Amino acid sequence: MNRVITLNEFIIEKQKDFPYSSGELTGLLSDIGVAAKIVNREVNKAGLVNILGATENSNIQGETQQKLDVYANHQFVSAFRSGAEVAAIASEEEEDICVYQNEISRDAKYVVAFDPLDGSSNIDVNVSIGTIFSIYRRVTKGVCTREDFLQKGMYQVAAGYVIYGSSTMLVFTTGNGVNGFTLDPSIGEFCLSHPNLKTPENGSIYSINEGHYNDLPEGIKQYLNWCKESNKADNRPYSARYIGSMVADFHRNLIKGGVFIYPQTAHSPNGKLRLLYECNPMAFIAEQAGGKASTGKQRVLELQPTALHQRVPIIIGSKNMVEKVEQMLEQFSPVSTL
Ligand code: AHM
Ligand code: MG
Repeated sequence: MNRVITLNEFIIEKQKDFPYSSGELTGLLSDIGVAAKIVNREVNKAGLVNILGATENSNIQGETQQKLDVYANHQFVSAFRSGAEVAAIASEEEEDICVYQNEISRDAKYVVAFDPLDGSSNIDVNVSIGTIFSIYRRVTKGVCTREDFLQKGMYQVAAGYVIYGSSTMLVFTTGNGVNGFTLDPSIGEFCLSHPNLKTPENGSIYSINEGHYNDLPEGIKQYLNWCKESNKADNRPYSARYIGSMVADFHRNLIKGGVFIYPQTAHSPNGKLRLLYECNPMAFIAEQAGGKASTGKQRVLELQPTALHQRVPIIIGSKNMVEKVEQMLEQFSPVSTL
């Protein structure tokens, strides 16, 4: 039987390969693992403890916050505050950045942008949800500012997600490939289950909210019609799979091969998903696994962020599939018509 490698063993072993390897990133990833286990415990017993359902509050996006969103946000904020590695955080659930002023954190090197519980509309219906995180080295001196977060995705030091699904997994990259860990509930440890994950260059799954069909750019409509045509050579018609939790849709496509699309629509000219804590971390993972992430016009990781909660269109997944969507957009939706 193969020896089990736990998350902590893995990150200590790989520490020398981490960017700026000085131990802080190791500590930070370990803190994320602990917070993920605590959130996982609550997600799994949610129905039992009456924690399900919406709170009275709305978050900055005007969406009703689910109780578990608030709980997950609190767990990750506390984990980052109590470690000595994070100087400030930006969360989907907080309007502005939160700067840690205590003695151990204020001189820390890293900032973290995260979505504590993505896909929260699926909480009440037992469908997979996730946590997404993006780690940068701060660029300012003194008290952290938004500038520390408004860095291009290509400067991420590490990024990852936790999927609370039929099993719970932590998948992350430090810029040296992608590794996936599955939580073994019997020992309470994340164990290396998907070393050096690579995504297929081609796939036969497309994931999009097709309810927006009438509002989509012409190039995306044409792509969807193309996916449905029969062509044995490239396995068409493709299968449509859409969970409505980006983490779950992305994770399935990462493993099986596929493309996830959340484009601009007539009603949401910038799409729905947030650049800093949804698109950039997923784009970093996709590229590190051999896939691709594009806005339709440019590489996601090269976008210069201008706001913490900025939204961008995204086409992400298997390289050849993303390129096909880009071609169709270029052909049928020239930039002036987008
Ligand atoms: P959330 O962060 O409020 O949960 O919203 C993000 C989620 C993604 O997980 C998912 O891909 C998308 O919203 C689904 O949106 P839609 O319901 O418009 O298809
Ligand atoms: Mg989200």
